[in-house]
Amino acid sequence: MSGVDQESGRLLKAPEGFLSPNGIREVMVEAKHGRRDFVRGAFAAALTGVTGHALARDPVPAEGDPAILTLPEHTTGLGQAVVTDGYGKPSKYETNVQRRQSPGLTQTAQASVSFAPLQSLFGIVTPSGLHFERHHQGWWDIDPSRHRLMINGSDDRIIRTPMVFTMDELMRLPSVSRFHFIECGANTGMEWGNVAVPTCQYTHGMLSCSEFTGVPLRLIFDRCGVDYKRARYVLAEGADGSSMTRTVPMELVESGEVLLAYGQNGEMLRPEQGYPLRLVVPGVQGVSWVKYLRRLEVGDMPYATKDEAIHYVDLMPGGQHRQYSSTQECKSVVTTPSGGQVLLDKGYYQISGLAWSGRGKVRQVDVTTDGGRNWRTARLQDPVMSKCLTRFSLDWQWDGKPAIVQSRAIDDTGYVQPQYRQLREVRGTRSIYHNNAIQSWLVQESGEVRNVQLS
Ligand SMILES: Nc1nc2c(c(=O)[nH]1)N[C@H]1C(S)=C(S)[C@@H](COP(=O)(O)O)O[C@H]1N2
Ligand SMILES: [Mo]
Repeated sequence: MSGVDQESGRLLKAPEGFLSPNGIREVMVEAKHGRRDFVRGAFAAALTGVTGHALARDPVPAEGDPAILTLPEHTTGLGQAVVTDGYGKPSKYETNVQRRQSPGLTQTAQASVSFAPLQSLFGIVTPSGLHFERHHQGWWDIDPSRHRLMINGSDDRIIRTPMVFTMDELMRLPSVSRFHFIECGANTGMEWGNVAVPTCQYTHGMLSCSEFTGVPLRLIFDRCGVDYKRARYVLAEGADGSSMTRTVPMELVESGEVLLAYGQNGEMLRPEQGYPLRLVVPGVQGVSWVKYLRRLEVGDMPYATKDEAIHYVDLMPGGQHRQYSSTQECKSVVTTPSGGQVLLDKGYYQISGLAWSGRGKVRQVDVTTDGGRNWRTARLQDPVMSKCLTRFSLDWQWDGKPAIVQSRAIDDTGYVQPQYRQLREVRGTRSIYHNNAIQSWLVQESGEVRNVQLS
């Protein structure tokens, strides 16, 4: 349960502080329409709610902490019996690590979003139960034995043998497992005009990364006798009622990257993620990763569906719309320290964050703690994979003075993640989608971290 009234966004009780990666005290913050007051409110609550000590300090010598001399019950007593409910859950001490909805962001809970708690995660894989969700018409738990996938086209010159597959038939075919990020095109979309939301969960949490398992779509298209010279586009359709359809260029299928995925992080997809079958389109915005996939049509031109003509278009400064801008450009975000967290003391911190590019691998990430005057190159943690999240880190001694922390990613095409000023010069301030600007977090003297934008 979150400590926030979902309707009003009001804090119902003092949020409990808890330890996040790198020993920074985490504060549960929720925002209604992204007001800064919540950061302040939560900060005050965090100070009163602090129970531990030495949580964010440099380690103390062993004799410094008498707690080590007391033998707790778990050292002397008998532990719990083997779990019988068959599917493990996180520790009860981790209940603050939740995906969250932004109160007031959407009118219904069906056509809605939940954000992944990036500030609480390690490494690059998003636990399946914390994967962000974007549904246009609610989620379903579809019976896989009744699910079908149809592959068709307008005539037999474009596709020789249209086919219908059962899940059993698909799952018998040769499969691959690959790590990829999925990012909603609207991720960070609230920040175009100004600072809108307090935490990186809300600024960047429509982003997740999994190991997906499935059949390369090219293999199925080969079996159906698709004529790749004519069939240059694919229309993907889901089995939910949202009529959400997107055109996928055939080059992506021919490259072997597009998957008909049924597996996620070693098990079947979660219902929220499209069980039993979804399209995985590496590097492309989330909307093309059609869930509950029931039909693929091949054709010789883009389909210009409503989700291509009116939605997922970029309003440019001149008033015109940019269409089919589907690739997620290179982007990064520092997840610790990030908005809503509190640094309890000066001293050593590991700055850590995520970088990704829809065009390939992340080549380099630079980090600044002085708002961009000086940049240092961060460590990239292996493995660095194409169209996948990359974890970066950097050592930092915080001197207790205000600091502005930013990260700037460069991908292997040489593309450099832009500053807000540079992005707005080209794209204006009234867009929704495809905001990949450099994020700034202000560490205040009090230790409170907040979302800021530099002009
Ligand atoms: N069938 C179906 N597929 C869908 C959607 C949907 O509402 N219905 N939403 C799309 C959008 S906009 C995004 S960002 C991703 C979100 O995937 P996730 O819920 O697994 O995070 O799914 C896409 N595929
Ligand atoms: Mo999306």
